[in-house]
Amino acid sequence: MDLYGYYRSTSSYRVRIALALKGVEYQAVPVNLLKGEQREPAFTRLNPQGRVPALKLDSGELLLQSPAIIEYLEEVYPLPALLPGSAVQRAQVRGVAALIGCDVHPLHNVSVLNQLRQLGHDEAALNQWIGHWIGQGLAAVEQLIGDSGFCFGAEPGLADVYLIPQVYAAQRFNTDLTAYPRIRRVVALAAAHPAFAQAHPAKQADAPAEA
Ligand SMILES: N[C@@H](CCC(=O)N[C@@H](CS)C(=O)NCC(=O)O)C(=O)O
Repeated sequence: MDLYGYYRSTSSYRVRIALALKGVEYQAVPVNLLKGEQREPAFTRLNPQGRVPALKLDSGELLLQSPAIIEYLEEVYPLPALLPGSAVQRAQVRGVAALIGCDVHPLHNVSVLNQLRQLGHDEAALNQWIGHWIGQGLAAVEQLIGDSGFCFGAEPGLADVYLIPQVYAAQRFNTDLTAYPRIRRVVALAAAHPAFAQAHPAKQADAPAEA
């Protein structure tokens, strides 16, 4: 399969982690968001929304939206499971994933920030905007995850798949993580985990040398 993505795209990074955790092989197809390749016809013919990630299956079908792609991977490659055994636990894990994927990440996406620039906001205002939403989101996640291991247990799961890329973005935008010891614990565990290491932006072929 082919994964259309960008090395530091938060939602592409989620899908890379899920693929790596499940040991699924794929080809990376870089789409350079800084150069605007997501808006070129070669890509919008695949995804009219002009966003990554997109996963092209070996059958030729194309999957869009990281939550849908990750759910597909969970269904087709059930082991190791990204979701726990009980319905209540699954809803709790999905809740943290949705908090990040629906309520934090969309507010600092490239096109949202460009729209704020067009409305006349300067870079200082944008940094304040980004810091506000990421800080509010991480503060909530800190209270929702467990006291040991990954977010919800000894093994990584869906919440970790969302959290680690969000923390990477937070660090790019200079968010201070001191107030989030549980999140810092999860980040340390992920840094030592081969699947998370393989999916890291700095390991991607389209990453610049200094990433
Ligand atoms: N909800 C989508 C979000 C996709 C998204 O916003 N991708 C960003 C990169 S993380 C993108 O392609 N941005 C390009 C743009 O806004 O022009 C998902 O989870 O896949």
